[in-house]
Amino acid sequence: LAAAVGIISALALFPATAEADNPIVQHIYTADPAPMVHNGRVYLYTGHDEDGSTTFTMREWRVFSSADMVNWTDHGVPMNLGTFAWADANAWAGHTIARNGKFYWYVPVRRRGGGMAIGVGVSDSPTGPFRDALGRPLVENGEIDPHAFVDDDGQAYLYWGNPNLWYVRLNADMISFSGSPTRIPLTTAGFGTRPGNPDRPTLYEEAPWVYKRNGLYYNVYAAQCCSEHIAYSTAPGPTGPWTYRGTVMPTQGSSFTNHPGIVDYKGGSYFFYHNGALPGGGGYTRSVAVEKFTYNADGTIPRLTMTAGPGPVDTLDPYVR
Ligand code: FUB
Repeated sequence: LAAAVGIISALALFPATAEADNPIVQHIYTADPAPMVHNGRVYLYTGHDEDGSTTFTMREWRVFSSADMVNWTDHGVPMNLGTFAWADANAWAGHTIARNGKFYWYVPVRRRGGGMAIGVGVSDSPTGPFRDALGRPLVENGEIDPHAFVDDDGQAYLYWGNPNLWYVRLNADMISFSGSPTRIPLTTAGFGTRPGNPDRPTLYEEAPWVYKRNGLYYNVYAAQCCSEHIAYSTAPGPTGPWTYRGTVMPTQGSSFTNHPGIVDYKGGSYFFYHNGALPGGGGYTRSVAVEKFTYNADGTIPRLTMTAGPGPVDTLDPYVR
């Protein structure tokens, strides 16, 4: 009933599609959620897995928003591969941040004739349209999954990487940087121990999500491909040193990737992720979902379980790839 009420009230208020319960978006496959709170609303930036995909077939990004975490409005496709004339494939996991009265959307894409690079879309509105801020990559080292963070002192950072974890200090314009990209040491103390892979000894895989809470810096990331689970580390500063803190969300369901995004909104904390929970869903046909949670008193993140609608995602097909 709650879901039905949500859909009805949303349709009354908005012309576009809206849904409640998990998965958040049920009319298309979506992946790589990146939530952003702005002016009392949650904006959810995602990728789009095309129907019937048997590999990552992703050509555009989507935006949804909500004022209550139940009714979601579909704002369509404010940015796609065509936004970046220098890119030709792989509209993968991005992150959007508000600054300077603008919205910056950092995304990994494949450069024409080259490897993966990170571009920046910019818009005057959280729902776009976004244009290419630079006309070229901001960073290009073959690695993916950018995430921007602005510290209390105004210094902005961009984190990204798979198989490495990188950061660079962004300038105040958010589309240039100072110094060179720096590789964060992937120590087992910092990022846990991956069993059985001497080439890749720590759990860190991809998708860093960095934020600060009560003076402590959190880095929540996809761990130990494949299947991935979500793990996290904390640090006294934005560049470390990082200490491994454990699992946030265990492997569950039929997607071999997962991807974290965390925001606080209207007094609650919300963990966004993706899985293969829609009909026809799987590793290349994913769906974004969300769990409300409460931090433990000592600031640690509780272990979270995927839910589908009102129930747990424990009846999904096991991981097959
Ligand atoms: O969606 C394509 C890739 O899969 C993303 O960049 C990774 O984070 C993983 O979710």
